Amino acid sequence: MDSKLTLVIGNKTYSSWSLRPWLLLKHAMLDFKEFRIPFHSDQWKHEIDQHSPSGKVPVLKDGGLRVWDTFSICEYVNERFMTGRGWPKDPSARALARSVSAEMHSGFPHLRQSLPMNCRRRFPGFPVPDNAAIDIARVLEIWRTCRLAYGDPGPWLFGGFCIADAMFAPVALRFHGYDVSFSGAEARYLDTVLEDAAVREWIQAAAEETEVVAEEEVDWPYEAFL
Ligand SMILES: N[C@@H](CCC(=O)N[C@@H](CS)C(=O)NCC(=O)O)C(=O)O
Repeated sequence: MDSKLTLVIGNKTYSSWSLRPWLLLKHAMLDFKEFRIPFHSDQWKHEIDQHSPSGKVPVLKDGGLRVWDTFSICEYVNERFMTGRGWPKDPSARALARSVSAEMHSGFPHLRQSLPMNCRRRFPGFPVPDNAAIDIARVLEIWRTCRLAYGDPGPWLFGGFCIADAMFAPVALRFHGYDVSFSGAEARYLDTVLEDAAVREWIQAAAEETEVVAEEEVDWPYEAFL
């Protein structure tokens, strides 16, 4: 039977917000279609308003229903298809998972601006600006706190994969891409993300994209992402 679910996304190379609900849908093993609209394309110009009330991606279509904005898509998927398994079961862990996910959704502007997600290119020796370094230190503190308090058993922030991991996956890809180095529990968590089959599927699809969006690229020598 055809899936009723369609996730409208941007370029896999650049669209960090698209990656988050896509990853959750994959980990929930839900059958869904993708509809990709490349940024700055004629297709985007002519079609985005038909798909997205906010004019942004991602948007999840479930039959006639449209759900937009990453956090609300994740909450919808969790409630409608995962019977709550999208968040940790333990109430304290769940509260922390929601807090760090909300912090990710609303924060880290310097990290986002200076290290835009790029799943095709890796920038060895990239000079991270001081304000982005402060954001990075806070992300690492979050990862360490979650892993040490709630990480066992399992390799994800709260043991098993949850929405918080979907929220931080693009950040992990940025750390890999922009050569941000660190060690310990945080580094092991980065490996978990990079080795995840769904993440690798996304990166592989990004490698096959041909569009180069100048606004999303940084000016620094690069090599292949993986
Ligand atoms: N708060 C939104 C942000 C969505 C967003 O900024 N999406 C970007 C792509 S990653 C976008 O659609 N950019 C195109 C534009 O702003 O015109 C969410 O969480 O989904």
